[in-house]
Amino acid sequence: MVEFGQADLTSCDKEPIHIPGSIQPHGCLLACEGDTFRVRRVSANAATMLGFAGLAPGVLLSDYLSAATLHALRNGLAHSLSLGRPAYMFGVHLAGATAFDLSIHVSGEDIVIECEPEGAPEDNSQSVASLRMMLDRLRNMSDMETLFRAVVRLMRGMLHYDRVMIYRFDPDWSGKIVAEARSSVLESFLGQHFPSADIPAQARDLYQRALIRMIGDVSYIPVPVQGMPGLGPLDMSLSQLRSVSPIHCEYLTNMGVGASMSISLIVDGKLWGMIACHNYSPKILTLGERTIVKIFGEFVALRIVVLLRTSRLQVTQQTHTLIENFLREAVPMSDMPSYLRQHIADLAPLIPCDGIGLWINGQWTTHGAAPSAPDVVLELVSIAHERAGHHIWHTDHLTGLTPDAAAFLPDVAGVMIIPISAQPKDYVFLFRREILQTLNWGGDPNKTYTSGPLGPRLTPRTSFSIWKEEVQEKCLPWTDNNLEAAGLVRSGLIEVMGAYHQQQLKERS
Ligand code: BLA
Repeated sequence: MVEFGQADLTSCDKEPIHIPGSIQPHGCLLACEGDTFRVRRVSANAATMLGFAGLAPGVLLSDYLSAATLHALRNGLAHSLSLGRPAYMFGVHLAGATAFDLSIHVSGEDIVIECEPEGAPEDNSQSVASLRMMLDRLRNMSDMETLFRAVVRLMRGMLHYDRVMIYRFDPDWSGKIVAEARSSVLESFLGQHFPSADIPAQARDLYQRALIRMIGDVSYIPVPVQGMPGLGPLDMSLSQLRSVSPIHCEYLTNMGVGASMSISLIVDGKLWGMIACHNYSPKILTLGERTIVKIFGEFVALRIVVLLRTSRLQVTQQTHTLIENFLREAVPMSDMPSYLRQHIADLAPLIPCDGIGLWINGQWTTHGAAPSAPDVVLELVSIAHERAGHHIWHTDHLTGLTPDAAAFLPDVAGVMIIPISAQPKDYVFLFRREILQTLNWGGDPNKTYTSGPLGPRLTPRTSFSIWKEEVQEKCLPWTDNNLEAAGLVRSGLIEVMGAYHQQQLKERS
């Protein structure tokens, strides 16, 4: 098993980043028993930060806190249990004059209390006012690109990070920077793609559960969390202060980044993307500011849901109209196959593709980018019989199917197969070309990155090259909207082809 901090480039998806055994130093952590508030674990900086002399595993927190404070903590705990996530308490005086912002939640047997120095109350009210304004600005954005541009600009305007990006995941968990606001001295990452390894699966799982991740200073010295003898590791999945994988710190350091903060965008219950912020010097947001930013992220995710739903509806309506027009002209035709062959180009606007092939009654007709060599066409038809049958079938990686499938390239890299006869026999093939034909690193070619102990792999430019290798011979993935449209095309064409076949039978009898 890989231990935290021991992962290398081949094992970073195995690193147990939820049990680092240490925290970042901008706060301190206590973990207690539920009933007695006996301290089970404590971060090495807690006694000093809180002013609790002798604070150590085994002591009772009630020896340090007033009955009123303990009562407030119990309320916080009850609140967290009912929410199923950490509850926040702002400006709590634990002892003495210093006030702290607290995050409290349950992890296994532990009540985890994380304390960070209180943010200035006027900052919080300023942030609330900014939030109000930002939400209002986003309310009427009617397309994704405009929404994304506004989000990164507003976030940068409010928080003053040097760079704010929206990182959108593809179905294979690679990602693309789809919007960026940055200081003018920085090179741009807009439009760049990165492999799934850059945000490994276990990190994505955590970001799905804890919606904000702040790294205040990438060169921090981790503060160990000491526990009572015999305790297993503390699961810090929901902790604010969780220590960071050294691999990720190395990645950020190589880029020259001093601090980062990311907000998860959850769409339909899945991690859709992240708003990722970089600062080139250390930067810590208070718990209050992070709470505001998290609400903003949740609102952005809801706007994305609305726009996705709207676009799905539009696709359905447009496809309906196009297919209806197509069929209206087709229905009176007695020779449906000839009609379809002549009008094959009219199918192109229905689903974005680079070419179309039509296989009807054993005859092949094409439009745009499509294979024409007879053996390749027969191979495609046999793929259709074997894989599609009665259903729509698609791949973004034709050459991954059979060893001799290289014949498909360079014409096409992916296909969607739509059966158009009641018995699997006739098909529409929609083709897409390889993605790579147009994509290249768009950043500053003169920019060099530093390199840490794990070498040059951990830089955006190398990541981009690795992504390019990974997507060789692949086309853009077929989306849910494409599938929806294909379903409509299929039912429309099956209907007219069915009518044609019946007519044929009648004429023959
Ligand atoms: C986490 N990786 C992350 C995060 C981002 C990225 C946004 C979230 C944490 C944060 O906000 O800093 C990825 N950041 C990017 C990318 C760009 C960017 C792609 O700015 C592009 C411009 N990272 C690697 C490799 C590994 C890796 C090769 O690049 C492993 C082999 C690991 N990334 C890694 C880990 C985390 C992470 C372990 C989790 C960090 C944590 O929350 O503890």
